[in-house]
Amino acid sequence: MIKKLDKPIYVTQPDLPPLEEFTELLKQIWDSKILTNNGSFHQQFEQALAHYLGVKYISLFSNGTLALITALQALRITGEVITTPFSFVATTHSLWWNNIKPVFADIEGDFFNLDPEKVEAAITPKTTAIMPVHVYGNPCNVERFRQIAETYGLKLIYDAAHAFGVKIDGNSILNFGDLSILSFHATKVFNTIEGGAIVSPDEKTKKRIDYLKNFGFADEVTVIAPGINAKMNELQSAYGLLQLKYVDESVSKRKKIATHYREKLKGINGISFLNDIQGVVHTHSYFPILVDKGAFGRTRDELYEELKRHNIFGRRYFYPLISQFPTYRELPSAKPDNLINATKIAEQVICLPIYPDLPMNYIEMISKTIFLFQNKVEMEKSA
Ligand code: T4K
Repeated sequence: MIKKLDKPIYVTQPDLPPLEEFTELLKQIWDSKILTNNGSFHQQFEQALAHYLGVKYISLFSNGTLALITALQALRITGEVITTPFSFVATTHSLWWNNIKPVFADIEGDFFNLDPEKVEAAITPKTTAIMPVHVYGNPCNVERFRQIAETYGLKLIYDAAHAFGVKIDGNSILNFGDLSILSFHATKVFNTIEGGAIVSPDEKTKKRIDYLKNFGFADEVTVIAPGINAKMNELQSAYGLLQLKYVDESVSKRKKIATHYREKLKGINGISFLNDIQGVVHTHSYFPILVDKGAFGRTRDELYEELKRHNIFGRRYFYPLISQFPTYRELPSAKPDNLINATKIAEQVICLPIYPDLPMNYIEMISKTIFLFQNKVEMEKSA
């Protein structure tokens, strides 16, 4: 019997920099009275971040959703874009806000990323771009997507909201495709409270993106396009600059947690999880498990509720599928029989709590709660 925890454990908890260090930076902002509009912290953070991530050009944003919306504007995407239903709603909403028709294609069953072969099969004369997501930070098949985009003359925009710091064969995952978008929301591996960024391959594209996030201003009197206000302010930039000092430590704690979960969960009938991929530097933004009802004896939702009874608040990211929301469910591509893997995974997944300050004995306790729930089923069966 496992005791219910005194305090709830949530799927995540944000990393915060030491308050004294942040206060020092706040004093500088108070002195300068520059609060936003490409101030000194914005410039320093942008440079430091590009260096840290191993990318050439990066533009800071006030959040990941506005970065996605602006990326589509910057590349002048119209018509139809093929994307995944297995993501956070913001991925598809960014298309909708640009008057672009989303076309959903199915995911592959190994890492739950958009399946390149399903994407190729869904291309029509109206398709202009592909928008895959590196779900849970696991890299998409970037080489195959590059080939498809090149063959059909399509743009490739990666939603890399979960992929901060992820590398593939020593190269940042953000260096693939025409643009990659990051989110620095409080719930992410690296946060600036709210925040985001676009990684561009060249200076010209970065410049256009920087204009677009600042109403379209190229200089005091020139507006090159109907831009938006999506700038990151000085407080967030200073906070981000500080966070960079601590992010490696925080990722290594996440790695230990993921390893510990895998040790504790292996051998529980009906529970599976994702393993690391050779050649990939993972940053462990989420720890998804799949519940196979047949082998586990209970459904994913029954386990989800059992965990909640123990004060453990995992999340069913990404259930329901985006294609099931009212805005999208009438689209022909939203039909469940077009999205067989996505429908199955969305019914089976729970993301367990993972964050740097999660104590190791909590991982044992969470795993034991899952184990005992399964054991109860076995005992009921044999009684
Ligand atoms: N693309 C993808 C693939 C994304 O996953 C996201 C965002 C985006 C684009 C858009 O990026 P942003 O515009 O958000 O930058 C959360 C986040 O709000 C969202 O950023 C994230 N994806 C999504 C996967 O998860 P919720 O509604 O699940 O968050 P919430 O508030 O329920 O938080 C989860 C738990 O975290 C809470 O139970 C407690 C804890 N928490 C949360 C916050 C906000 C804290 O301890 N402190 C906090 O300040 O959406």
